[in-house]
Amino acid sequence: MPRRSAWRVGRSKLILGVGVVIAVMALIAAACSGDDGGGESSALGGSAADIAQARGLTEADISAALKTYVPSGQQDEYLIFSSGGHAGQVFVIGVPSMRLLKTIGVFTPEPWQGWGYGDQDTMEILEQGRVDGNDVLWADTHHPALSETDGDYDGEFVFINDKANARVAVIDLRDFETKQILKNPIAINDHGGTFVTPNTEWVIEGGQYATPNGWEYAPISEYESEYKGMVTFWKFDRSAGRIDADSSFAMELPPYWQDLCDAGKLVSEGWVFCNSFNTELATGSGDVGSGGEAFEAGASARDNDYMHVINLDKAVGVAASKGVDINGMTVIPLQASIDEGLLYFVPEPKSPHGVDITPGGEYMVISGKLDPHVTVYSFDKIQDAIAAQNWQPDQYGVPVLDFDSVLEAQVELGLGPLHTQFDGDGYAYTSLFLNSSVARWSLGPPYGDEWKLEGEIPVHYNIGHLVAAEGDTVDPDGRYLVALNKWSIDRFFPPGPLLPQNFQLIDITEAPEAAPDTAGMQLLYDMPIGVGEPHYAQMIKADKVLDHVWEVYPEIGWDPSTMSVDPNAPMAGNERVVRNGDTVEIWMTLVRSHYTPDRIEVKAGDRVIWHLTNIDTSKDATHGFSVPGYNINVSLEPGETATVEFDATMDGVFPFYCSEFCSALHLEMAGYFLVAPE
Ligand code: RUQ
Ligand code: CUA
Repeated sequence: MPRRSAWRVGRSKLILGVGVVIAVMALIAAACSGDDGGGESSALGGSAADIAQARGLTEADISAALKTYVPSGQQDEYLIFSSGGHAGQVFVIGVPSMRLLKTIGVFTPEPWQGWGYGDQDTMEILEQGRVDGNDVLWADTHHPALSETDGDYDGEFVFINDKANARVAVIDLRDFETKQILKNPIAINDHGGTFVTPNTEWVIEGGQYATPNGWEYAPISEYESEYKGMVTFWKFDRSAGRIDADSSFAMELPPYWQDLCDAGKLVSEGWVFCNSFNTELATGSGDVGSGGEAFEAGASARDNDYMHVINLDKAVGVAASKGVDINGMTVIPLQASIDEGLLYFVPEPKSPHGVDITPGGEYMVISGKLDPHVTVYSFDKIQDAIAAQNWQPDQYGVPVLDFDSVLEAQVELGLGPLHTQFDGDGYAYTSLFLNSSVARWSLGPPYGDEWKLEGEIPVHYNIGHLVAAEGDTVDPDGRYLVALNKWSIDRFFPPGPLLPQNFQLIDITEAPEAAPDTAGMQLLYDMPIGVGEPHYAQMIKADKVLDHVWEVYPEIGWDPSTMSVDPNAPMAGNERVVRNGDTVEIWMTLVRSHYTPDRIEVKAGDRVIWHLTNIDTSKDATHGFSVPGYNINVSLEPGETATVEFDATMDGVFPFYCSEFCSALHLEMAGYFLVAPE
């Protein structure tokens, strides 16, 4: 794929048309020479040059502004699907404008979308995420994965994991709504998810802090024998738009703390690679004063941990023949994985974190948090070492391949390397947490001539993940990179001691020589994130999602949970209220600007089943349905139907109203819910 120069010329033109370039140069010349062009010098008035001068904008500021500004009414070229961190949600952000387009309710109730506030379908999806019957209404979302076809994002689905509780969710990009949440029945926390195989047959969820299966109690003194690591492969049924839990399976792993994973692609398709740490089997410092070693030291003592190399294609068959049932999940026992040749280890330096597969699938790039290098392994060499049985068993009997025999290259980048992304020009980008920078480095053959560091650009500050346009696919776009920084320190107004995280947009269009100080990269924009701590994000061409997305539901009476018309949906003309014993069932329609019917009277203690359909079909004609005191707020998007069920436990008068400003008579879109005392 050595196509550097051809791509670059094409791309520069895309970002800055020739006419724009000339205009900008004139502008910059005027700004920098102090020539105000005869206009008034004011931050808010005068010519563009005047404004630039009055605001003290540098040439770099002006070029950054021109590259990020998306004129009113125009749309962004890319979308970022970002984890919402502790918010338990997924953020949708436009690139290059960095405008927030939506927060998709996933694991946490989200009132604007009526997610978890009375709409039965949303309540049921949130209930799927219960842990042993307990509601868990927050999540630590980490890694979104866009669905892929032939290794390329197809814009149809997004998956996301909850590290805190070992859950996985499915979001359909036709309506940007969460359709399913799965609680992993064998693990209580995860990290190496979600990642998808090149045709999205499997959604990968790797474990993290080992526990006994099903997080049952076992004393920590039995750590080596009773605690287990795991990786779960969730089978995705694309036509159903759901994960099929019954066809999914897991592999039992040693109680090393599995970390991030990635799926092989092209030459390595059918294989999966996961990192681990705490191969020391540290169990913490124990009782205060006992002199034991804290996890921080105990779990980072060895020079090497193990990359897990997993033959997924083969594991599918072994799961069927040798899998055992644990809490309803089919699990391949560790010994079966060893006997069948499903699992190999590769030593990886110093507390590894990210594992990222090159676009062609040839190499696995590992970052050791405490090693200044990235370590690159060759898939071919791994296969050769497996064939030659060039291994030593670890303490659980898993074959550990010889490090030197599978190593392709090591490149010294700087301190604290974490995650790597790729462009289409043969460069890789690695986040350096301790350096607070992004390193740009060249890949060796077949991408370029030599494995070598090109340079770095500072980011602000303490970067975790980074995302490049289509950067996890077989065909990355380059162009834009976003640094997902953990700390912002002095970048923004300090809204109290809890500071926002900071997304920084970086232009990676130019060659390293164009700006040697930053290896050709230019910082364009800071976007503070004041909700949760995002970890990872993926960036897709907006057109691909536009091909699938609905702006109104296809038919009136649409049920988003079944993605079909609900035969029981209220329709214009059949609105009614039916009492059946202590149950009152209501069929109500919503249209600008009224509810039909708009007065409902029940008795205290009645069961209320309230069906609603928004019969408006114009774009964006969303109506709300909020009932005070009862914690009810439903969002009914054009065509949508929903059902709310509750017991009328409180008597009184409850004016319900439309919580979306939908028309000039929106305030009049209201009704009375009267609950007579018994
Ligand atoms: S992880 S940076 Cu899930 Cu690296 Cu957070
Ligand atoms: Cu409908 Cu406001």
